[in-house]
Amino acid sequence: MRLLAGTTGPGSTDRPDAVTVAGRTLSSEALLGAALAVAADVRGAATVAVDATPSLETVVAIVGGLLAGAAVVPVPSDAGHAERAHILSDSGAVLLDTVDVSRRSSISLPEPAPEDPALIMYTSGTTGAPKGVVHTHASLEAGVDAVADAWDWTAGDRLVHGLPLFHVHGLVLGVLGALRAGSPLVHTRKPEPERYAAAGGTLYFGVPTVWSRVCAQPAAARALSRARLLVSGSAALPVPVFDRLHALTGHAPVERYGMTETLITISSRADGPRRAGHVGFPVRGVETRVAAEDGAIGELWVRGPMLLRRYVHQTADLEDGWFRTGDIARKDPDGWHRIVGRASTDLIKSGGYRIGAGEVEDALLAHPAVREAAVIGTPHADLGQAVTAYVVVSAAVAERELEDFVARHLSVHKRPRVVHLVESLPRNAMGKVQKKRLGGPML
Ligand code: MCA
Ligand code: AMP
Repeated sequence: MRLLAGTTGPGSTDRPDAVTVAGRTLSSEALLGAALAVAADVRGAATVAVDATPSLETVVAIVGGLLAGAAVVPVPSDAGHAERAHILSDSGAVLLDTVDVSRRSSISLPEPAPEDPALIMYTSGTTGAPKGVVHTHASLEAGVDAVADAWDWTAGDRLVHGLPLFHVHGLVLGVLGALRAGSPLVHTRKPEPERYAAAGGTLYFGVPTVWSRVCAQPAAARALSRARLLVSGSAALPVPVFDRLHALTGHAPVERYGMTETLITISSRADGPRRAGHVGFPVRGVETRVAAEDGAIGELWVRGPMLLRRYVHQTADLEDGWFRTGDIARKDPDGWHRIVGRASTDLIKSGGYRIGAGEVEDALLAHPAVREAAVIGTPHADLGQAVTAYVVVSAAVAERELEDFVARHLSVHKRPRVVHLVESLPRNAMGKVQKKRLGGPML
């Protein structure tokens, strides 16, 4: 299939080490055979859900679903019951429950059409339950080709990362990108510094939290000096982390900016300069516009072939092809882009995960002891932002119980890291919670 051409396409050379996850390896031939066995099972299904644990099984299942021409829905491996039920019922997907990577098949299947749905990823808005973002074979191909161009990513690379296999970063770039480029992938199961150091890659992906943890282990960081390129994204890389990583590894990281809806649209280049605090230039095929009120800083709009085609139950609301990102940006006179913040404080970025304040509030309100809840992101040295909840309760309950309740209900990574039990929430005359008054001195 074209999307995976570098690894499974005709003319691609067999690589004995095409994919390694947590120490288990499949050659490209074995990956194709195992994925075709999955495809034979799910053939005819429009939408297939995969439990996206960090495993070889996940890679085989996703490739199998794609080969079968299905839209694949990766279910977060740490999803709790409500989030999981929502994703499965909203997408209407059939859940693929067992995958045996030792099976092989050689059935031949038709190539999916470019605009057939390929991947549906669920992502948070400011309120309500996550929405399914629909990408097609064509949008994914455009997305991974644009970053391959920016990063000079070829079959000669060896990609290393340990990011979750249910988001754009770890899955679209981190798996499909490698399979399309034909570069072997080493997934370390967790993005831990020692595992990155031991994996001996040429190309490394991480979210800022990962790079900050790498910097905290200088020996592991120094081992990365042998790499070709370190790439950071999913959240803002703090300037001190950029500088420290540069000093320890000799590499100024490439920063890039994207969204589940748009894939990667802005990046610095492997063959160009890097600038701390800046995310670079539009990648191939992308135009950007800063809808600036004061002429310099404003909402970032993007347009390009890698944008989502629609949401599961909704159109994508593009205006003449432009997607309004909700991020506030600045375009310097020399073309460098800088992400300054988000228009809404109700979207939180924690460890690179996008978390809606509204969904966490709804989850807290489902707890019998909770009467009112307001959730904000507060600055956090390791995670960028921490999910912080202010809760009014009607019966005694421990903070930890509320954190665990959200973890079980939504997902572990959406749980509040801090819970403040308060007497009341600050509200305006209309009764609306004034979140700007939270996070300051305690009520
Ligand atoms: C802790 N644990 C719990 C609980 N508390 N389990 C159940 N209930 C609880 N209350 C367990 C977890 O399951 C986990 O176990 C372990 O404790 C650690 O969890 P946690 O503290 O949450 O992990 P962390 O160390 O803080 O994670 C940091 C991280 C992670 C590894 C950097 O945040 C991460 O992987 N971030 C990447 C996010 C990402 O890929 N975003 C891309 C979005 P165990 O470890 O055993 O499982 S795509 C995107 O943004 C775009 C397009 C872009 O630009 O890329
Ligand atoms: P998600 O849909 O999970 O991919 O989250 C997308 C959001 O992550 C964007 O709207 C930005 O707010 C943020 N983001 C991604 N990459 C960067 C970056 N390099 N710098 C700052 N923010 C980023």
